[in-house]
Amino acid sequence: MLARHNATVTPVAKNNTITLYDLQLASGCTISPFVWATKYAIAHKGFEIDIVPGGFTGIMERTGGRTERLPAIVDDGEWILDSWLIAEYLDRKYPDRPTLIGDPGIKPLTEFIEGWLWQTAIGPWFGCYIKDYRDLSLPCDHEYVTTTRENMLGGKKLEDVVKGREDRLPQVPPALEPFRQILKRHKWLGGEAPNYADYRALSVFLWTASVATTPPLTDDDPLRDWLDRGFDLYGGLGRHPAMHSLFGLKLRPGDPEPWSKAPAMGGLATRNTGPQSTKSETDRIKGGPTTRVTS
Ligand SMILES: N[C@@H](CCC(=O)N[C@@H](CS)C(=O)NCC(=O)O)C(=O)O
Repeated sequence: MLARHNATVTPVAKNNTITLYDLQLASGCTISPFVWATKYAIAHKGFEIDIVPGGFTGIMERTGGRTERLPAIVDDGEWILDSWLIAEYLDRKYPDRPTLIGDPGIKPLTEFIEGWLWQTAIGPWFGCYIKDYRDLSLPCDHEYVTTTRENMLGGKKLEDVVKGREDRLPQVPPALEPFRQILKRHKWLGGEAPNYADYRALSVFLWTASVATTPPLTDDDPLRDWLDRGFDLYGGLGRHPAMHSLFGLKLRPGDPEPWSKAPAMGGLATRNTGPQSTKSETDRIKGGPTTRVTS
């Protein structure tokens, strides 16, 4: 029998499984947004995930001294660190499986969306939920999480940082409007199907759902459609039983409108297909009906 020439055979992870070093709360729920994005990346490529559980304490010991940060994966004996490097590795090593970052332009745009979401949402929510984050972590992690997160927050006590969160939480949903508008017009950031941009953006909300003992978004937030579909992907990958609902924020008199009820208008939201398509906007900005419109 002829030996099969295997130069073009795509490698397959052993038993179709990739090992993932998780960063978990006491409930076993993933806490790190970077690990969340990696879980979705592995599932998107069609692999099973073999989870190595654990919290903040002992990452170096668990990984044989290879890393202080998670995620890390092991694919058929090969270690890969860092969520972005993992996604790029998976696309490079398994080009025949669904692509995570199909075009070079996706990476900078995703980094922009994620950076904006971290500034707009994770930043304020960190200051609202950081005590829950510590309290929900493994008991052996409490002291480490308290010390390191208080240092991150300039030495303030976690109890003091979260004070007044009921006033700050209602300020976040209106700031998410540009993101909401995109997802009203597109099923996924990836278009017809989710890609790595969706997973990086979802990871912000997955992190939040893992710690939000009081909800950050109103019941009727239009983001709910994309969030629910995203959490349900891959057999409900984002539905750990210990996660909290993102919805149910109750507004008080004087709180800002959480999302825009007005129809999308203006040059960003509409397509110019000729004068008829811009007529009502022209009427409004000119202060009266225009007469120039032909057909
Ligand atoms: N650039 C890294 C960042 C990973 C990272 O910072 N992970 C955090 C969790 S969100 C961590 O492992 N923290 C351990 C600690 O705080 O001791 C990646 O994208 O994977």
